[in-house]
Amino acid sequence: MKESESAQLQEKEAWKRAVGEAAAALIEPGMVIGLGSGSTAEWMIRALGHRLQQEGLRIAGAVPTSERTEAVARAVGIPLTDLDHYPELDLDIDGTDEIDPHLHLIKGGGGALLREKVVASASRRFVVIADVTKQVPLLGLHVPLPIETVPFALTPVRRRLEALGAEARLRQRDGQPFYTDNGNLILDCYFPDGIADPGELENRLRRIVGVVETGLFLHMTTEALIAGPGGITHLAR
Ligand code: ABF
Repeated sequence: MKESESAQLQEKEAWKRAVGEAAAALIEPGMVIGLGSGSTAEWMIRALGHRLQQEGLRIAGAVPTSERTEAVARAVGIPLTDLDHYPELDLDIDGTDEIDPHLHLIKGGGGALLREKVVASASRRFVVIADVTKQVPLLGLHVPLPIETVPFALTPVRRRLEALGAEARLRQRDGQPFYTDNGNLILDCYFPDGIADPGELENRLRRIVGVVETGLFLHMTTEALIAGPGGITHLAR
């Protein structure tokens, strides 16, 4: 790797860490929180673990959005709970793949979109953490939109997605189909001109039988913390 590329990666990691730590500082005693997935969310989870150990902060519990997040949270001593005990959460903090000026998101690059969306929708406050490279004027130009699909319905769902103008590719890992934590498959949908009307697309996708969930998170974000060269910017809806 060239020296400049390695410096860029380091800078990006520093942004992720800074925004993860800033988000962990929002957590107050007694809260029930949602723990997002991905590398940015993991910085927040580690920073929360540190606060529990060093400051003696006590939270009521945390609901993880993936098996990976659950393992990381356990390792740093975060008390875990679930939505049966706490159907309504105070605060959910999660990363994203893209965020547009309306604070609409594409999520699911890590494959945890269903649980992430359930937890975000169960939370009174949903704080998205990202670095500036995730900010886009139009969703879907640079990353595909993940669609979690029941395996039994894969081929008919794929055909319907293609009829909506998407190129739908079955997500693979190590040469094998990738299964989500919920036992479903993911079709990554490429829209050559981006997603001009995310609301309309979401409505159409949700009408396809066999689609479990989409990676479009619309009207859900209450705040975003974006890290970049000038520090952290706070955006609110
Ligand atoms: C989760 O992790 C996902 O919804 C999104 O796909 C991804 C972002 O990961 P990272 O913070 O590593 O870029 O939040």
